[in-house]
Amino acid sequence: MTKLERAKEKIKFAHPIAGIHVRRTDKLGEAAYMDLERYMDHVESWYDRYLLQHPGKQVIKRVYLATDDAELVKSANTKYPEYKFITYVSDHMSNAVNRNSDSAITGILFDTLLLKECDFVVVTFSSNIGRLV
Ligand SMILES: Nc1nc2c(ncn2[C@@H]2O[C@H](COP(=O)(O)OP(=O)(O)OP(=O)(O)O)[C@@H](O)[C@H]2O)c(=O)[nH]1
Ligand SMILES: [Mg+2]
Repeated sequence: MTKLERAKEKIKFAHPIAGIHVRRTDKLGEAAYMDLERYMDHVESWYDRYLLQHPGKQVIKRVYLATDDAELVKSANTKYPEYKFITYVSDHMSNAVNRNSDSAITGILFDTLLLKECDFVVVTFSSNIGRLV
């Protein structure tokens, strides 16, 4: 089993799942700020359509949240209790100092690879990570 597969098991990555890439920290000086709501509006529409296409199905509304802002993870859970946010949490989020550490590099790598596996994604093209996904 690969490291990525083990991580997926641990965080309970499963389908259906929508993914969002919310870039904060240093990006705030480079590009327009996008509220979490802007992303979640698209996610809500996608799940509305998904539920129409799968009538009667019990669906856990999973959202893979990829971000460099640890605070956002907490506020997302509070603001959207009907969604199950899944994150590959690295302790080095939000901490530009540690961005070159092994665990930070793994964090950005896994976030990118897991966003790619989502059934639907919302990203901004103002981040290279979003563009890559
Ligand atoms: N864990 C995590 N970190 C992220 C994510 N997106 C961005 N980052 C962090 O932000 C850094 C972006 O690095 P940069 O050197 O600015 O790369 P860039 O190509 O300019 O990418 P952008 O700034 O996003 O356009 C990454 O190295 C990560 O530390 C994410 O989804 N998850
Ligand atoms: Mg950058």
